[in-house]
Amino acid sequence: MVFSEELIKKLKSAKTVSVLTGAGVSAESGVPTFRDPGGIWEKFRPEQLANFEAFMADPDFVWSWYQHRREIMRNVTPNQGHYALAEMEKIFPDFNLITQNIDNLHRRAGSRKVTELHGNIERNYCIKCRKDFNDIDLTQKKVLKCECGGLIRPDVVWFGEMLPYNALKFAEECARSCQVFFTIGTSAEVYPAALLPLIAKQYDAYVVEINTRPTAISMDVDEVIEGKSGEILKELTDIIKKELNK
Ligand code: BJW
Ligand code: ZN
Repeated sequence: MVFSEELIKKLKSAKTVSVLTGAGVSAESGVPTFRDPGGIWEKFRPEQLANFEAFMADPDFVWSWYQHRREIMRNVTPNQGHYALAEMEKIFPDFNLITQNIDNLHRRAGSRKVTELHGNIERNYCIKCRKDFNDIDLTQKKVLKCECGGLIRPDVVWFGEMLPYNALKFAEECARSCQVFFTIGTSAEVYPAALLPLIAKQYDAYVVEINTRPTAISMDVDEVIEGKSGEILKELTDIIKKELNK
């Protein structure tokens, strides 16, 4: 793979680099994406299941869906893309990884500074008293109840719900202040996360998209690198390390 001279030049001098990741980054680990054809989301659209009304209408069903996905996510391992991003954190003085993913794979690959915009599937909480329930038995297919009687739900952000305030504010600041911004493996169809690359562009960052196919924002970024993020990130990190003697 040949990377543009412009990108290598920008990265050689960059102090502040921000990255937004989406489901495509975990695809090479075996975690299904939301909007690619042939995935588990073809039967139930994210908008149908990932919302509070769906949970209240049939809590056992939505809970068992999350247990199923939790099982998939626990049984996969990070791929070379996750590891490359963990390495980048060590290369750039100010490197911020913002993810829409709930699968924990960035942390499992060694990334320390991870901002999660849509929560984390490993955590759960009671909808009535907000008590945390984080060690959940995967065989438990019916929704659990708290001592207070409230239903326990996954600590993820569903449609119509606010993103965690501090995480979103920090992500916006990262978009405004970086010199290079990568948007990787996301269709950029879900807001407000999809605005981050556009904010970065507005604030003069060099915005690079890595994706297997064009997205809603491909026309708005400075550079599109088409292909699998695992392969591309590994190669790119190797080049940066060589160029910067790291
Ligand atoms: C590869 C690859 C490989 C494959 N290598 N690439 C402004 C305008 C319009 C609407 C709204 C708006 N503001 C808010 C909204 C409403 C709504 C929204 O955005 N709707 C859109 C659908 C239009 N947003 C919200 O409700 C958000 N809340 C909010 O805004 O609160 C304020 C508010 C409240 C009430 C009213 C108004 C405002 C919350 C959004 C929550 C999203 N939650 C989910 C589920 C999380 C839990 C769970 O997993 O179950 O988050 S939905 C789902 O989509 C998940 C993801 O994080 C998110 C993004 O998906 P992502 O990661 O981009 O995945 P895909 O599948 O779409 O794309 C994968 C990409 O990878 C593809 O491009 C592939 O090509 C690529 N790929 N393999 C590289 N190997
Ligand atoms: Zn409770």
